[in-house]
Amino acid sequence: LKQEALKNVETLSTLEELNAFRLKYLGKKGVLTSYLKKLKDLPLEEKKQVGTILNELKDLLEEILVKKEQEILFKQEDILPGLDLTLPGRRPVVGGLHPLTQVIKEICEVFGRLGFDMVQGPEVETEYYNFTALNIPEWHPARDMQATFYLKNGSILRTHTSPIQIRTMLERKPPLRIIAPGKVYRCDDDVRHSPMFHQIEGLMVDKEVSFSDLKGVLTYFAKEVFGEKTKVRFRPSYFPFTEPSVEMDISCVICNGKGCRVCSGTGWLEILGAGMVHPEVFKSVNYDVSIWQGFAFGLGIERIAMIKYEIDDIRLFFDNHLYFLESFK
Ligand code: FA5
Repeated sequence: LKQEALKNVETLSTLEELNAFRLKYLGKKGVLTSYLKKLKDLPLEEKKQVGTILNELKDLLEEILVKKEQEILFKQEDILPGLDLTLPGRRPVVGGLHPLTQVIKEICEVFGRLGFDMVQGPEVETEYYNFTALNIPEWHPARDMQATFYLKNGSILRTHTSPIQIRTMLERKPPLRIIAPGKVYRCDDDVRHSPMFHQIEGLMVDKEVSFSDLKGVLTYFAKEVFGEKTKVRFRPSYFPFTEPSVEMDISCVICNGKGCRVCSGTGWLEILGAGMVHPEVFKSVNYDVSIWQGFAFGLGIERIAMIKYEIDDIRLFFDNHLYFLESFK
């Protein structure tokens, strides 16, 4: 069989002949395949010996066929003048991650190293989770701070990622540490505001969580993402769901070939809101306020990506121009 096959393979001169040969010996119903199938009927010792011989022949034929195929193709060059089979292939265009996805990934990795789990929540929310459970009752003027999109069925598009705090605390028992990235929606539209944008929510609840922990964790995050030399400052602020509340600014200096300059009039840029979880919020999820304490924060991703990549129009993130997206590969 071996001699016959090796003799026949030499005579092959076209791709059709080559395929017919492959089918005859190696195809499903091929000679070699049928011998291999019969192996199981042989006694063990013979099965080993014959099996080895047959498999070696199979490998040998496959190897010869690949070489033969190349030979035939090269010869066809004469038939197809100008066909240069040595030319390298065309590379497929490979995409890259969107700059916002890159920033979200980087931030979640930093918090992941601090033991924060990533969780998600729905974009279509109820007013209860988005406002009421976060200590923003219906009459509260804070509801106007976040211009809301209402849906016909009475639901809303979430205006921030903070409802994920409520959903997670109802699902899990404390202590917990979570980070929750996602899309949020507000009736805003200009170069710094978009009707859809991204936030990352963070929440840590434990028995002894203090304001120093909040400062420590957020300072670590800023240095990891913006560089070791970055300074941070905390300013008093107001959110109904945290008390006390702060906003965190980072120092920012942009350097290029011509020198360095501060990125805003003051050299500070606000990047997030944060604070200690308000007791009313713990009450709405039935956490015992005499045992549990926590801090929460929410940051705007576009704002951070704009600083990091020096982009001054937020709409560039959503226009999907290839020249813009390709510069982040
Ligand atoms: C909040 O949304 C709070 N939920 C943050 C928070 C969470 C505070 C937990 C305390 C504890 P604020 O409305 O300030 O806060 O929005 C947070 C960030 O979202 C802002 O700093 C800003 O960077 C970004 N942001 C707000 N509106 C827009 C918009 N229309 N387009 C792009 N980014 C926006």
